[in-house]
Amino acid sequence: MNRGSSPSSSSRKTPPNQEETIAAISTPFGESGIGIVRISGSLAESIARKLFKPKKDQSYFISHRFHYGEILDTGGGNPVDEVLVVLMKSPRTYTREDIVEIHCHGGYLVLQKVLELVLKEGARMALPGEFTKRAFLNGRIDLTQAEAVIDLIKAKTQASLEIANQQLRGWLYREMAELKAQLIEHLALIEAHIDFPEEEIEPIVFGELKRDLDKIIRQMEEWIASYEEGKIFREGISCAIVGKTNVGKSSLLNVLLKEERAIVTPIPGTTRDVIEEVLNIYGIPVRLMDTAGLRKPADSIEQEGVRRTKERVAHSDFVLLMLDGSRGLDGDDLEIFREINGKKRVVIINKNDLPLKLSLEDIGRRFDKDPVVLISALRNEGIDDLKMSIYTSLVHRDVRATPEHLIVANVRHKTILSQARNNLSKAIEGLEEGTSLEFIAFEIRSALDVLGELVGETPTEEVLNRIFERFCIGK
Ligand SMILES: Nc1nc2c(ncn2[C@@H]2O[C@H](COP(=O)(O)OP(=O)(O)OP(=O)(O)O)[C@@H](O)[C@H]2O)c(=O)[nH]1
Ligand SMILES: [Mg+2]
Repeated sequence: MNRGSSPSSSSRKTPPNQEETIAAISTPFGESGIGIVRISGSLAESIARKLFKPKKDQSYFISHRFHYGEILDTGGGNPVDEVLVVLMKSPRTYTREDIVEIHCHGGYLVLQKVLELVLKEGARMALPGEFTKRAFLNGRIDLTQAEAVIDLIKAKTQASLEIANQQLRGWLYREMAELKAQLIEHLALIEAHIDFPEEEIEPIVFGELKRDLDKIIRQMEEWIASYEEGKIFREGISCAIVGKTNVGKSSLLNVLLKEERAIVTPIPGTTRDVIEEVLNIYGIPVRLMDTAGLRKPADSIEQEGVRRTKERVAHSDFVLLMLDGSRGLDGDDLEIFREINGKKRVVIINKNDLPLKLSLEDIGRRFDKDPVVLISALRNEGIDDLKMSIYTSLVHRDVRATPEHLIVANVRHKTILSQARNNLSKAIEGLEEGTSLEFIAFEIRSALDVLGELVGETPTEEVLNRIFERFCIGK
C-alpha cells in the first residue's frame, strides 16, 4: 500500500464521462473583485484558445502560468471582459484532467456571459461537486478526502476546520490502509490453512491473532467515540439557562454575550419569552437560551412563558441550572430540580458578591455528579470558570485534531467503522469458541470490504451521489 501519499490510482484510472468537458462558475453569486469560470476536461485548452485573446502576441499557453488578455465574443467579436487565464495541463491538476480557469471581474453578468461562451464551445455545465468527484474518480484523492473538501468549505468553527484539514491530508486514508494491511496479513495466513490444510505452513498463533484483533477493535472504538464529540464541534449544542425568577439568568446571558441583549430588572418575572443567541465556547457553537423564570405564573402571559420554558428545557441538550446564592432554596427551586431531572447540566450559584445563604454542602449532595460553579453575573466574576465547566462537561478529553488523535467527523465513516468492529468482534468470539477457520476468515474479509468502502475502493453510484450532492457547483 502506498502509505504517506495519495491513494494509488490503479483501480480507478478511467473514469466514466472523461470525454465530457465540464464548466462552472466557481465563485459565489453576487458582486466581487474577481470571479472564476473553471473548465475541466480534454476540450479545456481548445475552448480557451478560441475565446481568449492574449495581450502579448503569443500563440501558446505555458502550463500553470497566468496569461493576461481578453475574452472575446463568439467569432472574435467584441471584448466581454479583461481577464487572466491559466491553463493547467493534466495530470498535475485538481481533477487530474486539463483545467482552465478564467479569472474575470466578479460581476454576475460578466461571469454568466463567459460561461455561456464556454458552453457554446462544447463544454457542459458541471454538476455540484463534479470537479471533486473527478479528482476522486481519477485517483488523485480518496473518498474521505473528497468529503473533507466540502467539510472544509462548510466549516463554521476553528475545530471543525482542523478536523476537515486533517482528513483532507489523507490521515483517515492512511490509518485505514494500515489497519487493512494488518488484517490482510492475518487473513492470508488463515486462508492458506483453509486452502492447503496438508501443506506445511507457518502455524496460526491464535493468541497473537486475538491480541491483534483486540487492538484494532479498541482503536476503532476510540474513533467511533470521537464521532460523538466531534459532532459537538460541528453541529453545536442547545443550552437553556433555567432557574426561578430573579436569580440572574438574563444577566448571565448578557455577560456571556458581552452585550445588553436581554432586559434585566429587579422585578421577578421580567423575561417572558425565550431569547436565543449563539455563543462560541472554546470552539463549540452553543445555542444559549435565556428563559422565563419558573414559578407559579402570575398571569396568562407568564403562564405561556413558563410553558415555553419547559418545552425548551425538555428539548435542550444541556442546561445551566441557576440558583440565587443570596437566598435559601425554596419550593420553586425544588420544582425546577424535578423539571431538569436527567439532563446534562452545570449548576450555577449566582450573586456570589452577596453573603451566601445557600448551603454548598446541601447543593453538593443534591448534585453530586455535576460541576457547581460560583459566579457573580453582576460583577462578571467566575465566568471563565463557568465556560470551562461547560466545555469539560461536554468534552471529556482533548478533541482537537492532532496527529495522535484522529477525529471521525462523518456519520458514514462512523457507521462503517461500527460495522467493521462488529465483524471483528464476531471473529474474536469465533476464536474463543473454536469455530471453523472459514467463519473467522469470512468475518475478517467482511471487515476488510467495509473498510474498503470507507475510502471508496468500490464506490457505488448511490454512495457517490449522496456525498457529492452536498457540494456547491464549481467545486
Ligand atoms: N447582587 C447581584 N445581583 C444580581 C446578580 N445577577 C443579577 N442580579 C440582579 O438580580 C436581578 C434580576 O436579574 P435578572 O437577570 O433579570 O434575573 P432573571 O433570572 O433573568 O429574572 P426573570 O427574568 O424575572 O426570571 C437584577 O436586579 C439584577 O441586577 C449578581 O451576580 N449579583
Ligand atoms: Mg430574565
